[in-house]
Amino acid sequence: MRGVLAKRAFRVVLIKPSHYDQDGYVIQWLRSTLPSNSLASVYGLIEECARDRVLGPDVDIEIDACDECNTIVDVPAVSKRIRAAGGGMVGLIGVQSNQYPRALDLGRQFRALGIPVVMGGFHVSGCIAMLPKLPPDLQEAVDLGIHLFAGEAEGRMAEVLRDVAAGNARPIYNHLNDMPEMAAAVFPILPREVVTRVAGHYSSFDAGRGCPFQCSFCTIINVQGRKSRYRTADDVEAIVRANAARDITRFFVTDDNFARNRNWEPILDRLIELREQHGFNIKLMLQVDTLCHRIPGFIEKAARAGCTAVFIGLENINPESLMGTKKRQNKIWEYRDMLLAWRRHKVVTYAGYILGFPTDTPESIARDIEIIKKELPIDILEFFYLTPLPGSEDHKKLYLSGVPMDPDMNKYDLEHACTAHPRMSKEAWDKVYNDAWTRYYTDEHVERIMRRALASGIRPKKILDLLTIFAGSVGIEGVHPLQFGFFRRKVRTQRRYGMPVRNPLIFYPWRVADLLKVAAQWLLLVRRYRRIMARVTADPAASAHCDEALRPHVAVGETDDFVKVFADKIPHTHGAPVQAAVG
Ligand code: B12
Ligand code: SF4
Repeated sequence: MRGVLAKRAFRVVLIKPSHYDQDGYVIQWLRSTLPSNSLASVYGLIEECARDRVLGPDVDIEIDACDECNTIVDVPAVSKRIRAAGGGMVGLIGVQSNQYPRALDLGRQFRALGIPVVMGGFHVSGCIAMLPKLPPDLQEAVDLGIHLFAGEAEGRMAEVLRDVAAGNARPIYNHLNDMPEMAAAVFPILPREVVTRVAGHYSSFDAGRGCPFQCSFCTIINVQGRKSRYRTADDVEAIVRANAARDITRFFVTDDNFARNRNWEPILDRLIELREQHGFNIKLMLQVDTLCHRIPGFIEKAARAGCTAVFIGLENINPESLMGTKKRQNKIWEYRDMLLAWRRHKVVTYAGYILGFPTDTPESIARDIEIIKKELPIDILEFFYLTPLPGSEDHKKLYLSGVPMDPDMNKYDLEHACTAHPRMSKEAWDKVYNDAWTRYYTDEHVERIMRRALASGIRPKKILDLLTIFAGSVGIEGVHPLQFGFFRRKVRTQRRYGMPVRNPLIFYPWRVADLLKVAAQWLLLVRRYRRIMARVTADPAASAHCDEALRPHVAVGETDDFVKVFADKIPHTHGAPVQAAVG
């Protein structure tokens, strides 16, 4: 028809790659447990490009998105859809170092079928930000014709799409020196059918980026910077409303440290208004630091805004270890007050604990975990290996001084020893990691956590489910709880590049035996924990439970027993109170 342009399509398929288990199968589930904010961020940016018709008025940009942790990627079928649309590209989204080998394998397959591929995320950004030259694994991607994107893509996506559509995309886009403002930036969003593949239908957004601290194991500050860049309260309201229109009101706020978001208060005030005056049933999971309780009104407002769980970067209780990694902001003598402050608002606390600081030994770690169990009211403790993540100062130092590090990026998931430890052999470190989980999640301590939860008014079912997942994930599924999901899937043909695809007669019987074993182990664990919870809830004294960890400090200068254990280390810690040192 005269005057009307013939429509064309450009299909963008966004894939957030997972990573491989020790047998070379992709770690994926029927339902995953945590949403991918990188996927939501890039989806929002492509949607903006589609709205703005950046490829011309006659080109419809069509978008598919999936998180490989909960969706099986069929490479030939995706390629067919892109070709059927008349053109398009695959975006490999938010690729972390541990996901890089899987992302490269996907990229290799798409490239073999002639599909353009662009890859972004922390591995690309971290390596380019910190290393003097492109490492061999990134060079391999470039050699395959995969386009790399370093830095943040707000305001830069249209250029990438136009270049790919014109067939002249650059090998590397580097925007690391030019970080976009976040106020009024396009926000993360995903279609409902992508969000509902996450158990509990959690979506996500980052209310800010950047962190003022300088932990040497951290990559974030070298990629997103140390200046707080943040969304406005209006932006956050728009995010909540857009998701609520899709019947989604639970959010993982992915700021690494929401307490250091300079705009935390207007944002929380707006969320409180949405909850209390407009009836939005908002639920939030936040990540915070160990000093957040010092910020007047922060915890109270977070709870009123719907915060039901917080991830706290506790990292360690030995001041010497914390100093060694420049985590000077962690004051161990304030840990209990901080944890109790969250409990008063019925917020579940998760704390990350890093194993393998230079001064750690198997004995010191065992001692520290016992101290935590007795003296700190943490609900969920999760363990990680100290890992030189590409993009961190630790990695850069080892790289430049030629210290050997494991070349297999798949292992940079904080669940493997990737370089030598000064005081522990690799075997000893591995044993320490596995023992840490069993040492913390004993039946006796699980019962204590349940009693503490009941006494603090935390829902029994919630704590029971969390304890079951965190106690069983490593031992039964062999994966960290952060990667956990419900019902593990293993696709016979999707094995790591270079590993043989098993014969169906070998694969399927092995898989059935594997499934039965895992199901039986879960059944036993669930029954055991349910019995413990039944015993606790039946106890009339349970709600009045009090132990050392729940006892608030009352006297001026009073300190925990464990602080005394480290008294000789504390004077070297910035800001330490004098009483702690002599106590
Ligand atoms: C939320 C989060 C998670 C979530 C969700 C994952 C996700 N990516 O959304 C969960 C809980 C699942 C998770 C888990 C893990 N995470 Co995590 N996580 C984060 C966190 C806090 C925020 C991610 C985010 O949303 N960032 C904001 C987005 C917008 O940034 P982005 O991903 O870089 O994306 C931008 C650009 O890179 C670019 N881009 C990205 N992809 C693409 C693709 C294309 C085509 C283009 C053009 C552009 C582009 O555009 C985006 C918008 O600007 C980051 C820290 C951080 N500040 O980013 C750590 C981080 C990414 N995680 C990290 C790690 C190590 C892990 C774990 C291995 C262990 C752990 N303790 O956390 C696990 C394992 C995960 C797994 N194997 O599945 C590291 C990765 C470092 C590295 N070198 O690999 C980080 C950097 C934190 C750290 N400790 O240093 N994580
Ligand atoms: S507090 Fe967290 S985000 Fe900030 S530098 Fe330390 S590890 Fe990184």
